[in-house]
Amino acid sequence: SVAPSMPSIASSRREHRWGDTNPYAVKKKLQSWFQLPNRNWELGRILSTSGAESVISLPNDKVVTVKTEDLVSANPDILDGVDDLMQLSYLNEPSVLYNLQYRYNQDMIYTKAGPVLVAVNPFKRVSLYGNEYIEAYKRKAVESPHVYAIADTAIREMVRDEVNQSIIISGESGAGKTETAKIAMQYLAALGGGSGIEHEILKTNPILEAFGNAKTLRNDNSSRFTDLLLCLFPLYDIVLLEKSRVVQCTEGERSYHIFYQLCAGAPPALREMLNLKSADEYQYLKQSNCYSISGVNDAEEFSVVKEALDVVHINKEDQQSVFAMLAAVLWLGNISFSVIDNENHVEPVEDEGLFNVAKLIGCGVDELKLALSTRNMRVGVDSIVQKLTLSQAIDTRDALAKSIYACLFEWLVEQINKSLAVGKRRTGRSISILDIYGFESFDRNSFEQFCINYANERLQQHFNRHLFKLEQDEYIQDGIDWTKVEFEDNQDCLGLFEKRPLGLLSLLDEESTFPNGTDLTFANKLKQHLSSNSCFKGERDKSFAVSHYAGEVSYDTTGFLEKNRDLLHLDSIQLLSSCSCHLPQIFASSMLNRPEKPLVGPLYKTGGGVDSQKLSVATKFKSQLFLLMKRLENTTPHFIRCIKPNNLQSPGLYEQGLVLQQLRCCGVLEVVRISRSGFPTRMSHQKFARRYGFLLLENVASQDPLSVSVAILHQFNILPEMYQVGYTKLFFRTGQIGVLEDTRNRTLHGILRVQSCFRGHQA
Ligand code: AOV
Ligand code: MG
Repeated sequence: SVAPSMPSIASSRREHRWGDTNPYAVKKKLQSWFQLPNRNWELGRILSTSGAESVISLPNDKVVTVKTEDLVSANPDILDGVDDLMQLSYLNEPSVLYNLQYRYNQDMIYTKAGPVLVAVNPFKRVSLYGNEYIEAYKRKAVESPHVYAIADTAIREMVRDEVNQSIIISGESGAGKTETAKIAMQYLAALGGGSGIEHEILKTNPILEAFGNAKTLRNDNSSRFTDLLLCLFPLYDIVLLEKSRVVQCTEGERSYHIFYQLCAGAPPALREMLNLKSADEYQYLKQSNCYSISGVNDAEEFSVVKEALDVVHINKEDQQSVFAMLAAVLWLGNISFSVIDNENHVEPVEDEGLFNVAKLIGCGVDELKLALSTRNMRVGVDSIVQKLTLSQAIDTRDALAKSIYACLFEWLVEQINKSLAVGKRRTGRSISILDIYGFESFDRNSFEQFCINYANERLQQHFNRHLFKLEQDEYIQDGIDWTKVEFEDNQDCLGLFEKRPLGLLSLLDEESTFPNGTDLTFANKLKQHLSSNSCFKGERDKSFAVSHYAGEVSYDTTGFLEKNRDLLHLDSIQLLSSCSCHLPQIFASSMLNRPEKPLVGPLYKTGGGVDSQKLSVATKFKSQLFLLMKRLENTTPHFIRCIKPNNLQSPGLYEQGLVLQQLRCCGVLEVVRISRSGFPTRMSHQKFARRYGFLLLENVASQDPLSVSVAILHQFNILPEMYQVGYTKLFFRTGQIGVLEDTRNRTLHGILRVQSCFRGHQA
């Protein structure tokens, strides 16, 4: 049974009662929801009803007359705070909201919605984790919904069905995906007995967080890369890093954590070696006017990261080079330019910025100056040197900073994967945990949001397909009774992105290849070709809007082409490959010697006359996304939906409207509706007969699987409305298979005990 120290996950919910101030107190008397003008739901007591109108009293004793049809049924008290929304008698939005809030107020942040786990972000430490809980879930001593329970199911199904599993975590930015992924890893690590690969993966986590996360307006620790963790099969798959953050970030946000950690935590010797200053002396960090995160000590975090680098066997020398590259990036941002002729051509100013960069990356000051102020162009067989204007020079400088950082990140991921793979079997089944950056909608949305939201749109389709389409298709294919349930399909929006030649991605690539293409010509082309698509809306100037499954987002195309082209000029590449810094291997492995593999999509030629051929960022992103989805398709998915109860990242605040919007856009109600009316458990006749046949009292060895199956159903008195027999499979309502499994396990245990007794006697 449950240890007494863990009352908050005990499934009994009766102890807690609301005080008198509780807006729902009236519920005992009458059961109807009414929506206030501010769109929040309140419980009202119906005083009288006459035809179309009802008189209700609200908790504040106000009496109002409302349309009867506007009232929504509330559930009886006995159902307050049920574990699984499927248990609600009335399944409607206010009841679901209320149920989640009721639990949330008692720190029960997890609730099942049929097969999906809903996790409401507590924004504070809740005592639901740790060894005691892990043990309890392992022994199945607790049944409350939990990430641990999901991880446990994944392990069991992996073993039972011999199929790879995935835990797919989704939700808006700041909803708690990354935390949830770590909690799932914790469980897998604990089951690995402390020596497993999962433990090592957890230990490497600080590195990826330091280099791949940043403070955004939505989340103090926002992941800026997609991350597919494959446990039991050690590999981080990292799809795309938000590079632009290195050189540019919005007021109130931060660049990657590691920069601030380095500035705050580097010991004196390292400081001196890198000529390190404090964060507010670097332009790249200065521009957003935000240096610290409340409750976070960057200096301490720096030691944590260093320890993690030790764990993955990055030696001290390489660590120092990593820090040197980071310092080089910071110093690059401080390089300024001065005009040298009357054609506005510029040259870098010879100051400490320039000298430090040259020293840190190990090249001559003159070489660096040249690379930042000129461009080698090939015209036919001739090569000519073009001088750069101020904006071109700044772009070149920033491109260099971005690619140094991106290479560093890739190199680190490679080292982590290598260290995880050492001496490990790479066979066997795996459980993948996907933590993708959440849907984002800011006041101003750029290329990064465009990619992130597109990825989320794909993920949403995966979710829909599994929970709705495949579910229903399977019923229909197997010929069982089934009344169709409608669900939101996001195919139109995906089409808007992916259609060729007239989709957002194709048009972006096309415009990126035109030397004269600008963000404005791109925006105009979109408006010209896509206005008939119902998910697209042209907006003023360079903007357009997309109706995503999670809401409408307005994108500003400023910088789209530049970010999509992601040019790094040959001169910079040559500079990096010739420099004597300790990590040319970084650059070597990441970009120089590796020709871009022609994946899908058009080959893309840069506009500036440099004949380097490479894929656009959007195309690369899309094909990596497809690979990811393909991998997920071959797994049994387990879904966790993270919900953010308020935008202030503050505990105890539950904003109904915000929660409702997230519940709607991830289709929680539909999932519950389907699961309730559906048959979530299924097994082929053969498997069922094999698994439970030996429990039959009569001998059935000669019979076909279907007959054996039916005999089992009869013997165990499974009620006819609790199952359906399909052409190839048996379908069960929730919970039915549990009885059979229990009997099977008890019987098997009995047999084993008898056998071992018997052996004991013989010995
Ligand atoms: P995200 O991964 O969904 O956003 P995080 O996992 O980083 O969001 O969560 C944001 C913050 O919420 C964390 O830093 C914690 O303070 C808090 N939090 C989340 N889950 C829990 C929990 N179970 N217990 C306590 N605190 C929690 V983004 O990466 O921005 O999409 O790109
Ligand atoms: Mg995250």
